[in-house]
Amino acid sequence: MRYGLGVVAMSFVLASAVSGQTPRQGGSTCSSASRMAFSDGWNVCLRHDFDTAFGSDQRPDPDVWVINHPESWWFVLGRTFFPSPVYHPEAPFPRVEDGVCVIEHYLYNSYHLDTPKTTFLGGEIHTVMEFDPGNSWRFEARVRWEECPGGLVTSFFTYGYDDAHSDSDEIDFEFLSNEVFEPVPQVMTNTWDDSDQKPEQIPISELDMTQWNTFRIYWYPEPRVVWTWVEPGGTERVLREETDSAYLPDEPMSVYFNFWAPTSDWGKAYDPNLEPDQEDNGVVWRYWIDYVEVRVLGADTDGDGVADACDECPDTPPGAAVDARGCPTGCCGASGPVAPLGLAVGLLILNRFAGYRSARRRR
Ligand SMILES: [Ca+2]
Ligand SMILES: [Ca+2]
Ligand SMILES: [Ca+2]
Repeated sequence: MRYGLGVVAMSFVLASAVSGQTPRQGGSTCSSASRMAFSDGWNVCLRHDFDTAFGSDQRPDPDVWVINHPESWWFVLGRTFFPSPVYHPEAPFPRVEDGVCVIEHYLYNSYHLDTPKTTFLGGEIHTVMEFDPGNSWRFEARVRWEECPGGLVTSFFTYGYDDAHSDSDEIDFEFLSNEVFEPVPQVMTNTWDDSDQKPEQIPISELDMTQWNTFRIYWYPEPRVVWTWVEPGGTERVLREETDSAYLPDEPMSVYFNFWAPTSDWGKAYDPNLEPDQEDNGVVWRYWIDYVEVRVLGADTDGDGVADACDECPDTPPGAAVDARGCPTGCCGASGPVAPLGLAVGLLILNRFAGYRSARRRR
């Protein structure tokens, strides 16, 4: 029971998780006003460029992102400790720098009190928004990873937890330092339904993860999932297509990014030579996210750049600046009236805080 105290505290905090649903102030930007609807029918539900940092520790917009999992005290994924923004406010959390979100992974975890230390210190972000399985979604991210030793994993994935059945759905890009920095890089694609998975490694000989790369996940209701990579020249390459419904998600999911070190349970990703530092030598590696974009196949009837499926103000006057929810902001000289929240219809974004996974089963 190395973490017995933490488990007790986590139970208490979960019981009061409703406090996490308090509407947050600010964070809306005017940038969405200039968004153009796509003629191919994929309209924007969420576009976030990490252009603004919040607070003294430069956190990502709290209106859009959850850092680690504030409803619990802390969490350990594999061998990596994710500190709690509530109980470890001075920890190095994912932060925004120069228009990019930085997630770090430290060899030394000062919060691990036992000796020898067996955990690292990492981080995770996920969207407040959840995306419903009834639509066709396109999740896109531009990411980059500092070359680092074996045994580490970064990711871009969707994840949803089913409270009623205590299992999870997930669609993954996972980048394993064991494989992605090899002469013929491979990326891990995976899809989960009710905690059953169907992983597949995809070689991409031209991939250089130390440079910016754009990946996309398409999640269709048929069901069908497609993973793609945008080549440096701009051509989109299909890496994998999966139609086996036994492994395709059917729960609402959010978009996640994290940086962690698996245990030996996941042999492909594990490296026994990677060990936690017992004293702080300042060793850290970084994973960067330039932007995240979520599009849905469907109309944008009021033409404000936010698809109907995500537009909480469906009758925005032409030309009005809108926030990320498609509602007039009044900030950039907009003249349109602010639509009352009661007008929100067809709301597919539940904005609820699902119970955080107690464990993620791994291969
Ligand atoms: Ca950016
Ligand atoms: Ca709209
Ligand atoms: Ca609108």
